[in-house]
Amino acid sequence: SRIEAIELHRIEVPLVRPFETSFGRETVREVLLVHVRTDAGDGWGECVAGRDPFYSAEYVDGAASVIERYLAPALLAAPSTAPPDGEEGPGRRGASLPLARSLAGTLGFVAGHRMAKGALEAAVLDAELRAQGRSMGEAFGAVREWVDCGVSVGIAPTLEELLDEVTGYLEAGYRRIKLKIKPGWDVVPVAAVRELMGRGGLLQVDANTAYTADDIPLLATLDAFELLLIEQPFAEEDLATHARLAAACETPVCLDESILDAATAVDAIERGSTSVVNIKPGRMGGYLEALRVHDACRELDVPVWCGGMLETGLGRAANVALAALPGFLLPGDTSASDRYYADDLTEPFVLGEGEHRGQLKVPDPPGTGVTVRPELVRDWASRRPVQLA
Ligand code: OSB
Ligand code: MG
Repeated sequence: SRIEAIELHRIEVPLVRPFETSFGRETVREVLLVHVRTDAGDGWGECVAGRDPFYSAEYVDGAASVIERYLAPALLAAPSTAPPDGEEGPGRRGASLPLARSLAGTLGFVAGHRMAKGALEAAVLDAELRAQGRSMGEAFGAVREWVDCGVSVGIAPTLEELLDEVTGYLEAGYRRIKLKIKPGWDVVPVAAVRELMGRGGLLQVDANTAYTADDIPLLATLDAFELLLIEQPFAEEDLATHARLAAACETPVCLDESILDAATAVDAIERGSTSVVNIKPGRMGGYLEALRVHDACRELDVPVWCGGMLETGLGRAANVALAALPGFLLPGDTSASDRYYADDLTEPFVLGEGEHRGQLKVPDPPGTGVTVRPELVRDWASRRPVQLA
């Protein structure tokens, strides 16, 4: 099978409340959507790149440009792949996804740009699975029908507002709270939220690279709050300082930005820089690499959890399917649609009730299992669509 056409859509979706991190404040998410048409049907993918190159070197204009100039032309020129061989045994997961699996080779001539490549792969996976009538959960190897959800809470203007926001999420049923921290917004808000949640409530922090080695003693004082983990305190390239912190504190250190693929995950684990891994498929170039990271971590007995990038329902659907794999042992940043958006791009994700309080259901239908609402793609467009064929 082969890709016949690729369409890029740019939309702007307002967030229900500003999201502030150590690297900036967002009120709107600018999203690049990829719509691919193959000879077997079509599929949609969401790019996780942000408006600005602050979380990562990648950003949405750059992703759109590299797809338009390099990646899409290569895919459109690639030879047709052989049909699935139907042998999906253990260790051969993905054998029946020849088109999606061919992308890494076809796109390997472009260095980096994992978020752009990941968006293309997501769209191709959706198309290929829809054509086969299989869901992402089934193809990835999901072992549960519902996944535990946490929520990532931005830096707030005041402590009082932070506590109100966290209280709302706890009342909604979220099973874990993650606080964004930065120098000057760390020990005090963490202490206040620990007090609010009581001992045993699942709490973790994410610094998005805002600290330096000089802050190791300060970060070690967070041990007092029995956090699940501390996420990415230092620079993306700086595995050594993460290993020094891990040796100096009890709280597990978790890497996000530093984990680019399965090889960097294994390297970071072996160096003692991380003992928990945040898996974000978009950052790793796609779901197929994310599966390899999951498998490699599982082999090393390192728990993983599913991160998020404020995805719409489209990206969320695939993340929820991934989070149903056996190595995902901590609640993810896979929150319900209404934590982000008043109106979602797809049918909304809603937290379950009763025994499924604080969980999201893994979609069953083929592909992502959700439907992109075409009128919203049109109404929310911030640029003209780009047609590549
Ligand atoms: O570091 O995990 C992060 C959002 C955008 C960029 C980076 C991060 C985040 C989040 C939000 O923490 C996770 C989510 O709810 O999607
Ligand atoms: Mg993070």
